[in-house]
Amino acid sequence: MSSFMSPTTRRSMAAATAVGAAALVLATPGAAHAATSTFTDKAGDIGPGVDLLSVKVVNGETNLRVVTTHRDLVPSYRSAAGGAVYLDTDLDSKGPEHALVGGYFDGTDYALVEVDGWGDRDGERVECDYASRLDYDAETVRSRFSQDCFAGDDAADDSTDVRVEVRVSGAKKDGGTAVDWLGTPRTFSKAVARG
Ligand SMILES: [Ca+2]
Ligand SMILES: [Ca+2]
Ligand SMILES: [Ca+2]
Repeated sequence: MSSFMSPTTRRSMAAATAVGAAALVLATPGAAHAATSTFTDKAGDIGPGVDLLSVKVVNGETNLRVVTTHRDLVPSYRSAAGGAVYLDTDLDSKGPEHALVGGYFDGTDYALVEVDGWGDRDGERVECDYASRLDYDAETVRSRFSQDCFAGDDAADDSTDVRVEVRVSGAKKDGGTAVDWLGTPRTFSKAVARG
C-alpha cells in the first residue's frame, strides 16, 4: 500500500501540530508563577560588597515572604551593606508601591515605606505587621510582610500578583560603593501569584 502523503507533507503537519500546542500553552491564563518563585542574579557581577545571588518570593495567603541570598553578608559595620526590596503590588501603576529598606550589618534597622515609583526618595513608613532578619551563616535576609500591608494597593483590579526588584550595595575595599541589582536595574521579576 502506498502512502498518500509525501514525507514533506508529513513534516509540515507535524510542525503545524507543534505550533498549535505552543499557542495553546501561551493562551493559558494566569501566566504568573504560582505562589513561590526564585529569581537568580549573577554571582560576582560586583566585586567586594554584598553580592546578590538570588531572591525567593513566596506569595502566601496571609504573608508575603522574600528571602535574598548573598555572598559576603557580614556583621561588621565596615561592610556598609544595605539594600532595598522593591515591591510592585499594583501592576497597573508604573514602578513600585512599597520598598523595604534596611542595613545589612549588626545594629542596623529596616522599614517598610510606601513609594510612588522608582524616583520616590521620601516614602512614608507603613504601620503594619512585617519583620526582617539577617542570617550571616546562611548569608540570607529573610523578610515577612502581612498581606494586609498591601491591602489598599490594588482595590480597583483585585489583583494579588506581586513583582519584585532588589538593589543591594556595600563598601568596596578600595573605597566607593558597589551596587548590585537583581537583573536589569529597575526591572521587575515575573509576577508571582498569591497561592
Ligand atoms: Ca550578583
Ligand atoms: Ca506598580
Ligand atoms: Ca546583579
